[in-house]
Amino acid sequence: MAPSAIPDQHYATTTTLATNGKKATATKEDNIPLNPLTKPLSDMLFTDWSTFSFAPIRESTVSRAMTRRYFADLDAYAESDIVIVGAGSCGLSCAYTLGTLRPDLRIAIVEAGVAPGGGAWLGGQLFSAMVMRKPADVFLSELGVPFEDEGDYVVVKHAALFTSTVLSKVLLLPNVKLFNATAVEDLITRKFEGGEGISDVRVAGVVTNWTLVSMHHDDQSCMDPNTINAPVVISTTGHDGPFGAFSVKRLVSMKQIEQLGGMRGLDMQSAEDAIVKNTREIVPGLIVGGMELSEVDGANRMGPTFGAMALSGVKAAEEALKVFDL
Ligand code: 48N
Repeated sequence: MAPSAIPDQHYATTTTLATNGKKATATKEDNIPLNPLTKPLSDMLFTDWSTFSFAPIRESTVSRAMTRRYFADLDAYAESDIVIVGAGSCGLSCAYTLGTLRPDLRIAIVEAGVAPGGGAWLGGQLFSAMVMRKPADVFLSELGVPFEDEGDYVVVKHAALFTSTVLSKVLLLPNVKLFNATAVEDLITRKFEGGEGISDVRVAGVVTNWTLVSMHHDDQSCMDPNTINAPVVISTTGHDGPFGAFSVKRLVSMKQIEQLGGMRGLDMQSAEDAIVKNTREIVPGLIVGGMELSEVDGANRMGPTFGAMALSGVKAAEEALKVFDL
C-alpha cells in the first residue's frame, strides 16, 4: 500500500538545513526521511517471522549489564570536573557546549525527572512549534536542527526535535554522564572567605538522592544521600516544578544570598537578553543559568521563546571554562 502523500503545507518551502555548519536552503524534495528503509527489515534480520527468535539470555545477565555499568559510572563521576543540575533546554545546551569544547573534562548531569528535557518538549501552551530568536539559530545549525527562517526568528517544527537532538548529542559524548531520576537535594560547601557580600562558602559539589526518595523524606527516616564532588556546579533547574529554582533557594536558606528577586511578568523583548547577559557565578563555584536565574535576579519571564535557554547554556559553559582555563 503506497504511503499517503504528505500534504504540501507540511513541507516548509525554504527550510534552512545545517550542512556541516554551512547553511543550505532546502526545497520540498529535501525533506526526505533519514536512512529510508530500502526493504522490509525482516529480509535483513531473519528468514521469516514464523521461525523468529531472539538470541538466548539469562535474567542475571541483563541485571549485571545494567548495574555493572551504572555503578562504574557512579564510581567514575563521584569526582567530576563539572556538575550540571537540571537537563532542561539550558542545561542540555550547556552540557553540549562543555562536552564538545572540552572532551578532557568529566561532566555529570543530574536530572530529577525520569525524562530529561524540562519544559522544552513543547512550545507554548502545549503547541508543538518552538520559536528561537536570532542569533540562537546559529546554535541550532551547530546541532543540525532544521528550522524555518522567518527573518528575526526561526521556528523548529516541533520542540521535541530540538530537545531530542541536543539530548542525543549530549548522550553520545564520552565525557558526559546523565544521571536522571536523580535529584540534587543539597550542595556540598567549603568555608571560603573570599566570597562577595554575605557569601562565606564556595560550592564544591552536589548531594544527590533518587528523586522518589527525595520526595519522601517526610514519611521515611534515614534515607541518606549520595554525593558528587566537583569544583564547578552549574545550576539550571528552571523557575517552576517540584524542584524549581533549587540551588538559589538553597543559597537563601543557607544565608549565602539575602533573598530571591522572584521572577517578574512576561516581557519577551527584555527577558531573553537579561537571562543570557546575566548568566554568571552567583557564589564561588556555583554558576546559574536559564530560568532559575530569573528567580534570583527578579528578571522577567519570556514565555514561549527558547533562544535565551540555549544561549544561556552556552554562556554558562563559557563561564565554567574560565575556571579551567586558569
Ligand atoms: O526547562 P527547565 O524547567 O529549565 P530551563 O531553564 O532549562 O528552561 C526553562 C524553559 O523551559 C522555560 O521555562 C520557558 C523558556 N518559559 C519561560 C516562561 O516565561 O515560562 O528545566 C529544569 C530541569 C527540569 O528537567 C527539572 O526536572 C530539573 O531541572 N530539576 C532538577 N534536577 C535535579 N535536581 C534538582 N534539584 C532539580 N530541580 C529541577
